[in-house]
Amino acid sequence: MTQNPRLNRWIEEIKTLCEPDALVLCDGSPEEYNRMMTALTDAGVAKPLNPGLRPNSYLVRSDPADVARVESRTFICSAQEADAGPTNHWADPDQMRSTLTDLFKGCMRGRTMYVIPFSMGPVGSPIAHIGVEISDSPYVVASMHIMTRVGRAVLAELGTDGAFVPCLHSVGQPIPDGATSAPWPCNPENLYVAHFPETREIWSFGSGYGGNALLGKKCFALRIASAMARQEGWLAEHMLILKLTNAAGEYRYVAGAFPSACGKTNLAMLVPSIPGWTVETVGDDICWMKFGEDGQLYAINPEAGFFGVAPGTGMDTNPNAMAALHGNCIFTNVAETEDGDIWWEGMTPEPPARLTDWLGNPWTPDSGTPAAHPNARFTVSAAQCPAIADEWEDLKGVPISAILFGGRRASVVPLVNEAKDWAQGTFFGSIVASEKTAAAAGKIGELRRDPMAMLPFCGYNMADYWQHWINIGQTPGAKLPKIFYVNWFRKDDSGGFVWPGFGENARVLEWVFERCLGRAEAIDTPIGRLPTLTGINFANLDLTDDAISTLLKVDVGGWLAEIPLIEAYYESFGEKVPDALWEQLASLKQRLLASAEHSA
Ligand code: TSX
Ligand code: MN
Repeated sequence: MTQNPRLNRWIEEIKTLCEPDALVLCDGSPEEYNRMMTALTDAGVAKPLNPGLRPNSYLVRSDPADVARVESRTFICSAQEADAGPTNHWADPDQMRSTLTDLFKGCMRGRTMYVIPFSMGPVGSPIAHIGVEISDSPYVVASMHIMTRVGRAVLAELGTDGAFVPCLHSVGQPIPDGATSAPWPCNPENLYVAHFPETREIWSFGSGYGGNALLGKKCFALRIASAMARQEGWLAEHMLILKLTNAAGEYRYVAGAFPSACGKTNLAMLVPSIPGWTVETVGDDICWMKFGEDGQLYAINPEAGFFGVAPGTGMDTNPNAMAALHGNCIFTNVAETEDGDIWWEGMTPEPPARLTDWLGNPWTPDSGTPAAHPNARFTVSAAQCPAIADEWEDLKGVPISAILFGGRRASVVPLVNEAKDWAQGTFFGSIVASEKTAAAAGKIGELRRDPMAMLPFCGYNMADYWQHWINIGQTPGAKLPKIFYVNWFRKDDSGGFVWPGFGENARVLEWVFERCLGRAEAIDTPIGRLPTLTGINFANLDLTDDAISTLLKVDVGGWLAEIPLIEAYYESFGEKVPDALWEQLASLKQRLLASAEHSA
């Protein structure tokens, strides 16, 4: 069937196990895409949108029980439980294999089994890797066309003996003889998203949605790839990649990891407020970095599209995303307008008077329920983004000068803080946290740690992952990026955001850029290197002196209060936490205590 004997054996094995009615080897062509969308339309799950308003685009409504990733059913199946670590669900690989083999038996009866050869990263890039997804979902086939590179070129690159990650997926609902398929088949009672990092395999059963089913993204490009990267000395990260160019035409590449609800896609497509500066997008979600001959980390975006959260995306927050969505899109679980277009909360300042909601029910602004599901998604080719960087598909990747870590913090964490070296930067990444929005103004919300924004996506023990980061910093000859901790979400005593955010974040990026070129000043503080009061251009922002000092303050008391929380957090990982991180914590505490004493 293909030139690759290992792939052929696997296809035969899965065909025998799953008993599909038909088998299709996907070629990635536009005709194939159209066949999938026609099949989905005929099945009543996809609806073509008004071609005059949103050409070649579809609205898909999933089963209401299948709308998001399911972390409680996501497993890391390593031989040793300790290798999954306390933040992952672990299952014994043999046991999981046997459970899944039973579930997959005959699970594709009445359906077509699609074999989807895909490349994560530009085909032929030394930073890219190949996967093959077997799926019984035409929605998965169409989505993989947009989100990855699919087809013949991938098989050619794979050749006779190339390596690939087998990714097996079924919606888990065979069609009984003579019956027709449910519009959105799924099997939530028997859902499994299982990863085998030691043998580099993925098995997913029971869901057709997003990260559970498009196995190239979170499952491969983060969970399996993070385990590969550890073995092979590179980094697979939950990061955007952007190109920042100043008014003189100098440019640098920046990667950034942010937990959910921090506006990562918005930052990746930023429209800078500084005249003459531009931000161009290389990627909005995942970043693979390998060392080049020159010792720099070169990054690719392993994806070919954006699978973005729709609600909150509008002309005010992300005009580049809105422009990208002009056509050729799949929208899942958004609302539908009366003229056959789409809508979601935050798309326009005022909602339309009448809509059909994501469940297919009539909706008005008085309905009291969201019109779009909060996890509604757009699927669009990255090439359609007006801000996409010319070099986004460069085989050699782009050299990363700076890495940003950010969280949603109402207090304590300043607007920007530069690590003095890689180990301190790794420490910053390990303590990334977001506050659950506190009900009362000024009240400090409960902290939810999300180290490197990888909590649900690290395919092995998080503490081993931190050690891998420390080790990367000790690579001989490495010319490492500078690391920064940023926080757009600082609040004042009355509960309002101090920093305007969005396009004004360019002012912070400017400081980061100038630090990378050795041209901006910083002051050494107990918590890291901060801009001087005039180091960041705050002109024409109407920020009071109070606001500026809040943004750039070293909150010694706040940090001291956080030390025991970080200690307890590290302790929850046991013995594997790198000594280097304990040393970072101890020296931070020492500097804070010295500073408190000095000012007392
Ligand atoms: O995406 C955001 N970014 C990054 C933009 C490049 N959001 C949205 C977060 C939810 C996904 C932000 N929200 C940002 C931000 O920088 N900052 C804030 C907080 C904020 C919200 C509204 C205002 C200001 C700050 N409004 C006015 O000042 C009028
Ligand atoms: Mn993500």
